[in-house]
Amino acid sequence: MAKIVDTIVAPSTTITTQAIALIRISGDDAFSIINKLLKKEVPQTKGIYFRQIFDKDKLVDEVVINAFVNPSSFTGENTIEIACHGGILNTNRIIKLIISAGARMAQKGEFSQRAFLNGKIDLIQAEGINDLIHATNDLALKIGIDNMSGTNNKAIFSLKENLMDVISRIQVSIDYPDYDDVEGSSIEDLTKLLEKLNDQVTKLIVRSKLANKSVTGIKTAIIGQTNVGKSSILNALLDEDKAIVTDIPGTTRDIVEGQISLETVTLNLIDTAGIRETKDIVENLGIKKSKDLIKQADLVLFVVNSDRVDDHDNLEILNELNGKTYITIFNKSDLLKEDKNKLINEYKNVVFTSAINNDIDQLIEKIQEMYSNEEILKSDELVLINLSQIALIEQVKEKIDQSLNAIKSSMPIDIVNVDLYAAWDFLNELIGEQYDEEIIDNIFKKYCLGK
Ligand SMILES: Nc1nc2c(ncn2[C@@H]2O[C@H](COP(=O)(O)OP(=O)(O)OP(=O)(O)O)[C@@H](O)[C@H]2O)c(=O)[nH]1
Ligand SMILES: [Mg+2]
Repeated sequence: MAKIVDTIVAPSTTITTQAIALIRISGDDAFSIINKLLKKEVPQTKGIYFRQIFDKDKLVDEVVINAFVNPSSFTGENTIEIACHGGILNTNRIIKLIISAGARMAQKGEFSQRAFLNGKIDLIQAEGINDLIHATNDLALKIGIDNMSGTNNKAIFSLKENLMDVISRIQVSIDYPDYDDVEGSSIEDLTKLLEKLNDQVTKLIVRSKLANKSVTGIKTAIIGQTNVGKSSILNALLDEDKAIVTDIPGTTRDIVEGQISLETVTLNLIDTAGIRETKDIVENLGIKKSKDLIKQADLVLFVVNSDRVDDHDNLEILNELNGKTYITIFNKSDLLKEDKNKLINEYKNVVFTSAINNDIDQLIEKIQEMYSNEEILKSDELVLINLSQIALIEQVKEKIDQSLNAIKSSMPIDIVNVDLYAAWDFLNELIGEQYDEEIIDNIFKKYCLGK
């Protein structure tokens, strides 16, 4: 980790041709460094100042300076934000001048890292900032802003409180074995408390995994017979000619991938080789991949040739979809003459599309409906979306499970507490009250420069 005594500088906006660029300086020497470049100094007082920046006696730019005094700033340090004129040369020149006046170029995420190390934000808030910046759909945006603001973190504090309550009760019975009638400390009482705790953690895990999928991408396989329009649907969804489309059955032989973000869900789409009986070795390898993907996918878009609904291959695919989440797409609806409703039969979640005409509205609506994530969007419960956070909360659950097993199989009570102390440590790691420097460095490296 970079030494926190340094004063750091970085552009907080991309260096490009634009109206205004923002440069941020943070550290003990922020004021003395900027004042070296000004004829009229900025006082060490919170405020907004219009100033001219000079390189020796040469005017460089006219800027607006936003000054924050330690500890009342994002990083908790003296901070200067300079809104200068945008432009590659101008922004770079001002940054160079600040470096020659004594600042060091910041690393990615170093401002947020300092905010964390100076106790201004906890680790869930820090991750929230990054999630907000990188959000690709409304769900990620909501979770990012909720976690950044810290409003939902009370869930973790409540978990910690409940866990410490059990730990203390057990500790009292270990330290004072004669007082075995302390209220709420019987094995039944402790088991009940642990089960409640387990329930709290399990719900957090379920919500978080659901949100993680919807944010990082639902694995979505486009499956069906040859020539039904699978690749055309992929292209229509992506609004791009990504996969080759021809009227020759067996056009797609290997998978083609793409990603789309709808309002509340992101899909990782995989177009596959059409399933049919064939002697072609290469095509058969592709078909095997398609069948494997049915098993691996979170969602299958099953594309059906409307005039061959009842044929053997379709029914075989339908069989493989047993127990899976899938949408049946009757494509080529522009060619349909018969009553659409007659076709539906045993197919679930039916939509009609005409990929050739880019008419896929019903499909989009159905996906949105299935992944509206309404519960998460409307609730104010904590949701974690990063896998590393989810892994930590799963470790908390594992330890609580172990303690529950121990207490239920009448193991000595101090063994139960060993697991609970371990759960306590994982919870602290989650909010960053306990941390490994290398892990913290890695977390903040994912951030943007200047954030
Ligand atoms: N009329 C009509 N033709 C379509 C529609 N969608 C696709 N097609 C045509 O159907 C043919 C096959 O389309 P593809 O998208 O290549 O079908 P596929 O399922 O990917 O086929 P394979 O890769 O061979 O398995 C092409 O000629 C498309 O132009 C549609 O909605 N209506
Ligand atoms: Mg294809």
